[in-house]
Amino acid sequence: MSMKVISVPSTPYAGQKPGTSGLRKKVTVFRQARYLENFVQAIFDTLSGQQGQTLVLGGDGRYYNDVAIQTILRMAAAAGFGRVLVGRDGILSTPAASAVIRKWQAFGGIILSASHNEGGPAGDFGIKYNLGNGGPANEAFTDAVYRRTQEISAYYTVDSSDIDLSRTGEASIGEMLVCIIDPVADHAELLESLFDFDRIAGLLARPDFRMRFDAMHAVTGPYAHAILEGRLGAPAGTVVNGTPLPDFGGGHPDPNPVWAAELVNALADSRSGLSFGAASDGDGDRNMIVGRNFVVSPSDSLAVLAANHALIPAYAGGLAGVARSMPTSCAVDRVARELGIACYETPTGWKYFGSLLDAGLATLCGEESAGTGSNHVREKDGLWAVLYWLNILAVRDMPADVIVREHWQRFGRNVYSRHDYEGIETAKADRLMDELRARLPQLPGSLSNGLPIAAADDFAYVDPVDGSRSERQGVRILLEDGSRVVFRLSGTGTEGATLRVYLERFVADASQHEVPTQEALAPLVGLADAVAQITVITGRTCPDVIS
Ligand code: G16
Repeated sequence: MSMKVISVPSTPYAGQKPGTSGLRKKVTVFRQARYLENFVQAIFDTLSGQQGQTLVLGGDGRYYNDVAIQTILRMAAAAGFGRVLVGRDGILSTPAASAVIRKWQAFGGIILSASHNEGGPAGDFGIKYNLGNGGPANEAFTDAVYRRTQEISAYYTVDSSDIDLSRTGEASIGEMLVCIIDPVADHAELLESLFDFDRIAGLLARPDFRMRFDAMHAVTGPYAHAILEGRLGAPAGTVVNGTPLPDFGGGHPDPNPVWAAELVNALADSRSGLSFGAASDGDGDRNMIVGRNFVVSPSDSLAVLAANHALIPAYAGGLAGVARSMPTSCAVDRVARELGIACYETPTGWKYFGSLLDAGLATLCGEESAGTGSNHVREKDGLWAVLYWLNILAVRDMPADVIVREHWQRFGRNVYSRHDYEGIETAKADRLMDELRARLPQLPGSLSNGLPIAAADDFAYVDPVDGSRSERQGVRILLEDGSRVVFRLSGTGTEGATLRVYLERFVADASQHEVPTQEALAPLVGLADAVAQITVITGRTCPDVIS
């Protein structure tokens, strides 16, 4: 039955510019009349050829997810999609959405998530569009969507009641089929095809190995329950905080030592009997790996995964190449050099890995912001990283911290930390970056905080596949000894600006590997403040979050 498309007059909202990963705003902003509709219409207006095609739809279950899904279903019907695959209860983790898009050869997908940002009525909401390859739309597309939001004069919908999404099955809106799918099955099946599940199950069954996975009340809960406790037979209770809540239990679903302190503390307490810990974020694409009294830095994790690829069934045949975002430490570069494969350096944002993966230039990708993934999907994948680690632990039969320490001995240690200054007034943050950029030409050859600067620039990237150029992707200060300090403003926050300062120092001497990270990086912290005038301009004397 065809339905009458209703045109609802609208006017543009300012500021609907997608950031590092889609449009993220406060729920209160998204709840304004026509706000969500304008953005969705801008996406649909930017597409062409979607008539009769399949759209994938789901989100991390945060507050407003349920309302937004129903709105988007009606608008998808009006836009002429033939079929929407929607996760039961509106749930699809970001990597699962990518897996579903690829498996069912969908036209694209809409993912509702603000990732690790807080949820609830006063928290954040977000929306992004993924292309048919399963990956986040590129900058050309998101720029076009933004331009469209600025000229929008109507959105299109149909008059139909809400669909019951609580059970798998089929429904329809006019001629558009709505398939409510199990959000876990396709992703779990894909992950099982990559790793040695028998071996991992053997590890999880050992009395001397106890694992905890903290789903942080976010979307990974159902996935972790089904894969770790279901398919792999880990004891019940291995997964904690495993039921997705619209407000994530009031916490930040961000797997780092600050927001996942409970997990880190449990692994530091020998009475817990735990040998391995892991966590994932709001939408299931980030990961944290914790050994006994040892948090693996995301940059190190990427390097360890690359160095151990031969142990993993899916990657044993070799890696085509690896890729990391520019601020991510150079630890993986050293592994790539030894393997004789290419290492690509991209701007921050998973979207930049897509073309490398599609072209078969890279197999593994990773970022300092707790994201790692491979060519199995086109998003970073939290559970994938956890399973990869478990597979390594099962084969090498040694604890995670020993694996990392051995890695440092072999390759040297890229000591690394990120300092975040959150909620800075936007004008001050912009001034800091502008003045820093203006100072760049004078820096090479000078001393700052007693350290000789070799080079300084603003990172620009040319995609090796399609030649597209991305400018102003972060200021880099390179020291003569190979240390780096990188400055950029976050593109995922919703309040004021967040200044990220990335600090890295290479330490070859194994006797220095156990020097505490912040101590080893202290001279670079002084340099960062001197060069960027952080305290003078922002009034801040220390970062809000150190990871
Ligand atoms: C997103 C992007 C990542 C990026 C991270 C931090 O992750 O997908 O590529 O590294 O944000 O970005 P920024 O430094 O601009 O805040 P997620 O997990 O939030 O989707």
